[in-house]
Amino acid sequence: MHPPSRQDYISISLAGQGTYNNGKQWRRQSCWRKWKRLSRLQRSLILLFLFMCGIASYPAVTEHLRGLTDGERSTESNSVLRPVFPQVLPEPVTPRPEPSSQKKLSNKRGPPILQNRLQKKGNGTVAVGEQKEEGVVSWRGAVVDADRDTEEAKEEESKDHLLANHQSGSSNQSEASLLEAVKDAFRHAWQGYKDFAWGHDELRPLSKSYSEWFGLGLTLIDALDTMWILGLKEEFEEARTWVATELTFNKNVDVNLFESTIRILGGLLSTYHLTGDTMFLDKAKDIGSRLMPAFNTPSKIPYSDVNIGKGTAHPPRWTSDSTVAEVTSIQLEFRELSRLTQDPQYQDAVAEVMKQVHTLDGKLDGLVPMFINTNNGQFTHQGIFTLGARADSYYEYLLKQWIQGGKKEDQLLQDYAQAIEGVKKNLLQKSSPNGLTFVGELSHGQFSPKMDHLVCFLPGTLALGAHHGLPADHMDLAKQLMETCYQMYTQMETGLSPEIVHFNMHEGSIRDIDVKLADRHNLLRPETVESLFYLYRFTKDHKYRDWGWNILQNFNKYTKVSSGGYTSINNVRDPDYTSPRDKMESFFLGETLKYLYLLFSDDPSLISLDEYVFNTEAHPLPIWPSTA
Ligand code: DMJ
Repeated sequence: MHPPSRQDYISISLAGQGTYNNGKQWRRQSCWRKWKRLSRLQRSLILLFLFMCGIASYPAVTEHLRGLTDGERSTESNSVLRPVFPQVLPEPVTPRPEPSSQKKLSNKRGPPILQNRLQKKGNGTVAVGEQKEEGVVSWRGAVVDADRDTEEAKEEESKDHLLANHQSGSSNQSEASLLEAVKDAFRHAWQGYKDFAWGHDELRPLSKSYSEWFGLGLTLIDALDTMWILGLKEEFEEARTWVATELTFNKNVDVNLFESTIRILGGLLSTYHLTGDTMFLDKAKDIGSRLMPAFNTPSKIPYSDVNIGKGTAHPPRWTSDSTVAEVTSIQLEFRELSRLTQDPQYQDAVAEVMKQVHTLDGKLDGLVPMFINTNNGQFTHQGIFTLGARADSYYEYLLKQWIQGGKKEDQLLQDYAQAIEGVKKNLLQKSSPNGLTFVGELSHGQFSPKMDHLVCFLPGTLALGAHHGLPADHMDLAKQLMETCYQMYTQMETGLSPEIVHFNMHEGSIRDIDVKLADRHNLLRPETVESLFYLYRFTKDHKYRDWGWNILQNFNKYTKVSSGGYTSINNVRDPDYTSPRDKMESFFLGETLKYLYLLFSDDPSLISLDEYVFNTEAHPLPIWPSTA
C-alpha cells in the first residue's frame, strides 16, 4: 500500500503561467516583476517567513555539525563537513570507499526529511518511500520491497502491525516464542546479507547491495558468535567456511584500530572460546599482530588507523589526536590475545595506554576529555565531558578489565568508582515535568542537557558493577537511567529512540524530551537492549523484558525490509515517513539481536555473567580463572 501523497513543504510560486523557454534571464525578470507587483504587506510576510525558516534551521544544523557521534564515524563517513567548533571536534572521519559497481546514493546532510522528501520524479515531488527505482514502497513506515510477492508481504506486514499494536509486553508469551521471534529477526537480517552482501562489510538492504568499510566481511565476523548463541548451526557453518577459506588480512587496506579490534578481533576470540575451533584463534592472532604497528608512536598512545597489509599506521589526516574511548577500549581483546598466545606484547601495549591515562592531568572527578595526542600523550580539547561518543567505553572498559582480570587490578576499580562519582556530581540531572534522571554533558563548566543514545550502555554497566560488589546505589542509578533510556524509545512516535535527545529542565515544560531535526535517526543501535539484558538478568523484573519486546516489535515494524535485512532510518518521529537510510550496521547482528535473545532467555548459564565479560561489541570473553 502506498502512503497518501503528502504536501510537507510550503510552496511560494512567484513565476507566472508562461513557459520556461527563455532560460534563467527570463526567470529572474519574471520573478522580479512579480515581486514588485506584490503589496508591501505581502512582501513583508514572505520576508518574515524566510527569516523564521533561517532561525528555525540554525540550531539544528549547528548542533548536527558539532555532534558527530561515534556511530557517525561509520555512517556519515562520506561527509566532508567540518565541525563548527574545531577546538572540540577536529575533523570527521576518513571517507569509506564505496564499491564502484554500486550506485552512489546521496550523502547530503542536513535535515533528512526535507532532503529526502523532495526528490523529483517526473514532474512531481515524491517521498523517498514511494520511489520505485530501488523497488521500495513504504506502508506506515514499515519498509517493504515493491517486487516482493504481494500476499506474502501483506501477511508479514499485518503480522508486524498486529504485534506492534499489542505492546502489552512479553509476559503472556512463552520463553520459546520470544526466543523464536529473535531468531526470526536474525534469519531475516542474515538472508538479506547473504543474498546481497555476502563477504562484504555491510548490507544495503534497499538497494540490495553492500558497502565496504575495511573490506573484511565485517557483518559476517560480527555475527559469528550470535549465530552460535542462537543455535543457528547451518548459518554458522556457512559463515565459518567463508572465514576459513575466503577471509584474508593480507590486504593493503587502512582499518580503524578500535573498530577492527572490537568487531573483528573480539568476534574471532569469542567465537574461538564458544566453539573451541582453533581456526578462529589463528585468524585472531593474524589480525591482532597486524594491528600492532598502531602503537609505534612517540607517546605509545596508538594511532587511529593501521594499514594491515603494509604494517604502517597513522593518525587521521587532519590531526595527531586519537579518541580517548578508542585507545582505552581495545584492552579486553589485546589482554585476552596475550593470555591465549602467551605473548605479552599485546597486553603490554594496551596496559601502557591505561597507565598513562590514569596519571594524566585534565580529568574532572575521574571524567576524561574526548581526545588524546599521540605525540605528547596529553589530553587535548580539554574541558568537555560526556558519557557519549568518544568517551563512553573508557568507563565501560575500566570496570570490565577489572572483572576480566579477576578483580585484582585495584587501580582500574578506583578509576571506575571515581568516574561514577564524577558522573553523579557533574552530569546527572532530572528532567521536567516527569523527573527522568539523565546524564548530560559539560563544556567548560556549562551543563548541556544533551544525551546520546550511546549513553544507554551505562545502566547495564552500573548493574554489572553492582553485581560484582560495587555499592548498591549503583544499581539504583542503573534502574533510574534504564527507565530514561526506555522513555527515549516510547516517547517517540515510532517507539524507536533517536540518536540524541535533549531533556527539558525548566519548570513548566510540557514534555521531558526534545529531539532536534538532525538527531532523529536510529541506527539499530544496541545500548538500550544491552542494558535491559543486564537489568533483567540481575533483577528478574519482567518489565525489562516487556520493554525489550516492544523495541523488537518496533524494529520489525519500521526497519524491516521485506526482501531481507533491516535498515537504519532517518526519522523516528514520523511513523508514516521514517525515511530509510539503506544500511544495516554490523552491530545489529553482533549486538542488538544477541542482547535481545539473551534478554528473553531465562537461562542464567547462557553466557553466565560470572564467567564471561562482554566486550563493547557484545562479544563474550572469559573472566580469567584465578590461577591465570
Ligand atoms: C558499537 O560498535 C559498540 O557498541 C561501540 O562501543 C559503540 N558503538 C557501536 C554501537 O552503537
